[in-house]
Amino acid sequence: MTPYLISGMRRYLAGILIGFQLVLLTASAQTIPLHPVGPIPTPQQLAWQNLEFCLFVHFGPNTFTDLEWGKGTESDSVFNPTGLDCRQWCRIAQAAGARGIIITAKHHDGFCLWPSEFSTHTVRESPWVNGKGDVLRELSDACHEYGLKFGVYISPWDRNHPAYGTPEYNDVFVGMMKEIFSRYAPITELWWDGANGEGPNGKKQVYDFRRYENTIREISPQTVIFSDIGPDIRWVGNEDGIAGETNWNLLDTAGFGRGATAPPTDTLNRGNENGKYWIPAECDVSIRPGWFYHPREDSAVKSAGELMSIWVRSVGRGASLLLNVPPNRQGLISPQDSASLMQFKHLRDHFLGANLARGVPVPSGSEARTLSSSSLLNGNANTYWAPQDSAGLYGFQINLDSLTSLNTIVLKEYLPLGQRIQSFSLEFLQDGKWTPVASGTTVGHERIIQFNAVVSNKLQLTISESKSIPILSEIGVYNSYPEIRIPSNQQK
Ligand code: FUL
Repeated sequence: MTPYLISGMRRYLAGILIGFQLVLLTASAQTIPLHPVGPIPTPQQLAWQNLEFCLFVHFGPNTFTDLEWGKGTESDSVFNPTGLDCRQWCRIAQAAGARGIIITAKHHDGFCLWPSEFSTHTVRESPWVNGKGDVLRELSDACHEYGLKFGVYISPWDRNHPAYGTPEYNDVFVGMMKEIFSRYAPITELWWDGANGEGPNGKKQVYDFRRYENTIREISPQTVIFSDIGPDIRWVGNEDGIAGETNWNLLDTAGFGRGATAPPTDTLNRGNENGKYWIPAECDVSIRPGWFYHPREDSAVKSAGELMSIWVRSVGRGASLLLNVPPNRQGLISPQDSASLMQFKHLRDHFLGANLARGVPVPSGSEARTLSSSSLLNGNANTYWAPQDSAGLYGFQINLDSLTSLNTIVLKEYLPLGQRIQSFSLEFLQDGKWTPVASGTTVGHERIIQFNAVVSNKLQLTISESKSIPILSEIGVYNSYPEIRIPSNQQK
């Protein structure tokens, strides 16, 4: 791999200039210090982005009543899993390569999966283990045992609580959060759902989100908070698990709220290029058509191939994937879901194959002075390469051992100093000519770029626009499973 650096030159001069790269590098005497560009992530946000993939668990009265949105009037007696085993969930999550589990501690029906002092509609009132059970206790303990992060979804919308629709409900909601955070810590992610489906005659709650947020910051500063507009993680604007091909980790939130007042879904999907806050996207999607378990959907579990296609368009576009796997009425993940998850893991482990650029000698004479381009191949996203110039086009030639079939490239941007890359293109050398093969916009945490297979022994990546000096941490060139390729008509 040969990095080259072209300062202030037009794209068409790139080929001519490659021969002079060493001269140009020698001529640029100043080492440019790397400063943050725009908003940057907090350590908690970075740690969260590195998780990449967690499971979502929708579980509660709806599991037993076959509903998606419980009315809040369901009898406590409906909640009665016959063989609940949160360790089974964790075993499966771990084997699937998920790094954490987020559970619906309270969905819109208001039923609490823990014995809350602030409600009389909880596991305590249910027949499950004679009212002595506590799903949050079991799951938080199991996550701890299996080395998984633990997160909670707590629906602000509550169709059961008698105080809902009055200022007192804000005290109830804060009280519930304090209870959960004091009993089941550490909690990595808190999920606030924006949904509120009451009609014009329904109760209207004025949520005190500022107070909710302050409460969490005070009692659990390491927790990242998800909602339509963050403050830490944003909704991706759809429930299909798909981030925008352009995906900025930045968002402008001024004038927007949650639910009906959220930014347009397209904005949530792509972020704002010059947004004021660092609020990366999380892609939530269910492995089944519904969020809760329904026996009729046992035959509609997404295949490993479908999950892989979601992966390429979520994690492969710099977002995170939150995949819902709803336990059944026994309180177990069903065999269909588990089988699909295991195949999904197998595909992820094998679809890229070996990095064909790895092991190729990197000529040291053309490396940027302080930051080695060999960092790009060391498999460590904490080390990076950056050119030592502040303007122009930046690129690499990627040499392969011999003529090889290729169809995928993976890029990773080093994010602690901000998201920078605005566009890039890829060419391959064929019969002595550079031929375009793919182009794209943002890179972010990880970008998987798939293209029709080419046979070549040399690629050229050009970062054509960047807010400042681009900083890349990893690059990979692959001949991936062709069946995992996203057809171009689905590439949106
Ligand atoms: C939505 C909810 O209304 C669904 O029931 C589900 O919880 C999904 C993740 O978010 O807004």
